[in-house]
Formats: sequence, C-alpha cells, structure tokens
Amino acid sequence: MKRLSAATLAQLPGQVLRPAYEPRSAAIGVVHLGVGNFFRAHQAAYLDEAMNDGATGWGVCGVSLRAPGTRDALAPQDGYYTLIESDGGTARARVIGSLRELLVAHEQPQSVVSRIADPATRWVTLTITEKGYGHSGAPAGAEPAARLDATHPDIAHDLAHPDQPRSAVGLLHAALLQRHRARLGGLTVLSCDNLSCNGDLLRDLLLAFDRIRNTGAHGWIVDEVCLPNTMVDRIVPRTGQAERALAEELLGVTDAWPVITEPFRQWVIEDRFAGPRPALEQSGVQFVRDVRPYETMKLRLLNAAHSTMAWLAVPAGIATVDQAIATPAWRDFIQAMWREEIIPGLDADVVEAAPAYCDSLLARFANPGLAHLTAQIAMDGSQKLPLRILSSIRANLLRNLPIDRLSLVVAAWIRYLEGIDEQGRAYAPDDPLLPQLQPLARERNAGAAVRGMFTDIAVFGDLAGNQILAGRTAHWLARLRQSGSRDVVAHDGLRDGLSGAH
Ligand code: CS2
Repeated sequence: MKRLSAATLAQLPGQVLRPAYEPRSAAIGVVHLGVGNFFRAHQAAYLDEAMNDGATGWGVCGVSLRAPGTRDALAPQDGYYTLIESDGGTARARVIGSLRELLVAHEQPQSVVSRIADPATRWVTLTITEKGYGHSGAPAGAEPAARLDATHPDIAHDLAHPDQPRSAVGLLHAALLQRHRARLGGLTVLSCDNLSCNGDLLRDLLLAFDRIRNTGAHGWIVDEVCLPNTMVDRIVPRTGQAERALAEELLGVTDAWPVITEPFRQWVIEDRFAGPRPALEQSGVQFVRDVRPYETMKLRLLNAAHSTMAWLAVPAGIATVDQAIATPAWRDFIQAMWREEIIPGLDADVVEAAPAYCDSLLARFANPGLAHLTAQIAMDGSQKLPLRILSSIRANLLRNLPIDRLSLVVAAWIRYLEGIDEQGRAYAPDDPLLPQLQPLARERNAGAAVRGMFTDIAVFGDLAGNQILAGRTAHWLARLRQSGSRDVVAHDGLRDGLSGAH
C-alpha cells in the first residue's frame, strides 16, 4: 500500500480533510521543541487551521530533543500525518500540513539553534514534559538561580559546552544569544507543559542559566523575550497498532505515525507577544490576562483525577482510563474527591465553574475510542504529584479541610512505584527518580516506607514533616497492599473519608 506524502495527498478519500494551503511553500515561523503526539494533536492543528484561513509564515520546524523516531517516520511523508478525532462512536481523519521541517537536536544542535535564531522565527513552543526543564522544584517567587538545577546532567553539560547544547534551556539560550548579538528583535516563547506558570518558570531558568554563563544578555532577555504563561488541554494517547490500522482504513494509504485524540481541545494563552501572532481566536484559542485560574482548574481537577486513576489502576491491572471510570465505585470516588477535597480548596474565582467542568471531565474520561493507557499517565509521578495532588493538600491543610482521599492518592503513587502488581507480577514504573524512590517504596513496613519517601524533600517540600499526612498515607498504603485498589476504592474510599481526618 502507498504511503501518505505530498504525492498521495490528492488520492485520499473526499471526506478526509487536508490543508487548503500549499504546505511545501509555507514559510517556517515556529520552532517547536518536543514534537510528540501532544504537539501534533494540539498546537500543530491550530496552526494548520490558521494557515487554512490564510495566515502565512506560521509553518513549523519540529524538533525532537533526542529520539529520531518522529523525524524518521514523518520525513518520508513530507511532514504530513493524520490526526484522528474520535468521540468513541465516529472517527474523523484530517491530514495536517503545518509540520514543515523535522530536526533532532541530539544529532544537529547547531541546526536547531540556527533555526531558532533565524529572523523569520517568531515563536518557539515547547512540550518537553515536566522533567524536561531541568528545574529544581523551588517554587515561583524564589530567586531564578534557585529554580535551575545546575547539577542536572543536561544542564551541567550545556553550561560546560554551550556550543553543543542538548537541553531545551541550553538550546534556547544559545539561540537567544545569537539573536541578541545579531541585534534581532525579540521572540515569543510558549511553554505548553502541565506546569504552574510555565512561562515564568522558563524565563527564570533562562535567566539563571544566563547569569552562570555571564554573557551580558540578561537585560535583553528580560526586555525582548516574551514568555506568556499558557494552559493546553487535549487528551492524546500514544499511537499503537490499532491507530495505525484505523488511519490506513480511513485514508487508504499508510501513515507511519498517525495521532488519535478526542474532539475537545483548549488553549489559553496570556495575551503578551513579542511580535505578531496568528488569529487563533478564530479556532477558539482564548487570549487572557492571567492564565492561573485555568491552569489551577486543569491541574487539580483533570490531571489530579488522571493520576489518581492511573496510580490505582496499574497495580490492579486496569489498562485504560475509560475502563477505570466505567466502574461506579471509581467514578464515585473521583467525584467525592473533587467535591469534598479539591473544589473547596480552590480559589473563589474558579469554584463556581468547577462542578460543570468536572461533569465534562467525566464524559471525556469515558471516551472508549481513545484507549488512554493508565501506564502512560502513571509515569513521572515525582514530577506530577506536587502540582496535581500536593497543591490541594497544602491548600486544605491551611483551611482545615479534609485530606483523606488525597492521602490515598499519595499512597497509591507509592504503591505504584513498588513495581509489583496485585497478582505478584513485576512491571516497570517509569520515573526519573526511580532508582532513589523504588527501594523506599518497597520497604515492607508501610509507616517506614512513607517516612522514607517523605524525606525526599524535592517531592514533598514543606509537607515532608507533616505527621497527619504521613499517618493517613501510611494507613492507605497498608490497606492498598493488603486488599488491592478495587477493594479499597469500593469499601474504604468513601467510608473512611467521612471520618474527616485532617
Ligand atoms: C495526563 C495528561 O499523562 C498525563 O499525565 O494527565 O497528559 C493529560 O492527558 C493532558 O494534560 C490533557 O490535556
């Protein structure tokens, strides 16, 4: 069977949407770092629509930091790929044309730096996951120097070899320096990862990196580089054989790397740019003064529920989110956690919108067309727990609100890290801190396991010494080990929650 490419585009069935512009002559104006499935289902699709509407100069150079897989799959397809939107019933295919160039930073760091430094580049966007930033975990408001983890292997490498950068911060800094020296105007940099005030964080990291390198560009970065905070949302599972087969069925040609996603999407961006921007509001992008209310809702309601289901589900052998949420006890548990332990701790400006938002989340989680793997969501918990769960625990402790179900989630994360499922089979938890965390999680005495985990202060911060949290977490860890996730959620989740322990 033929392969998707510029040559086969005209042969696709009429119902498959495709670019209304000529992608091969579209000029590049965006460099994206971390060209994975999320980017291809989200920002690249919005830019594709802007170009369909006539915007010019917004083609994308997609950069993988390390793995050549995306480039190798899509270069023979002239950058084209299929985006499949599934509501669980119907699946609609659309060919995206905005990806105009593919680079792998590990192989060609200078090409990436030159592309970002190119005068035609107006935006740099990033989806490099929480662990890709090389940040220390120090909170917003701390000195920039304290937020950069200068001992992180990639950051340390880039500080020592600034001409051969491998981290996102190192690549970006090298390119900014070239722009500064060439007296170019500024740049807009949009971090699109699930972090709190992602733009502010990246600015602090760049400034801290610059201070250590002592380049004299500090003032220029502050004045000319715009880093609006953003919130992005779309559920985008990994691509597997089933998605490849579906793309082939819908297109009549093969696609080595299609992406499947839900119909829902959201992109909220603070309205401050160093130069022009496409009229993305026509596609529903919200330009706002302050992204924080949107970000808090998403991290503490959507992402928190995702992580809760994932950490409970993996040891119990529940493979996908739609399977987890289809169990009434699990749905009740998530709803009770939202209602009693998360929404009351949110700031007043979002409390009103939260119940309807949660209803829409339940419907999105139930989408049977996505097969969103719990093992995918469970990964990198050390990076996710603080923003998704510990943030609510902190808020509740201040206001004397309950933290019982939230502590169960902390226990579920520890249980997940053990790497042995409820049937005694081994699986491989995925976390950058695994070598440090797994031996602690495997400590047989639940109280000792929790004490050990909490002393990893990079994750628990000021909560490390909290006896109430430690006590409840140890209680739940013992229960999870003894009876398994299904039983704990069905019998204890609600009943013990009513004890109001906080
Ligand atoms: C998920 C997110 O993998 C995860 O941790 O919670 O990727 C989630 O699907 C997205 O943030 C939805 O926008």
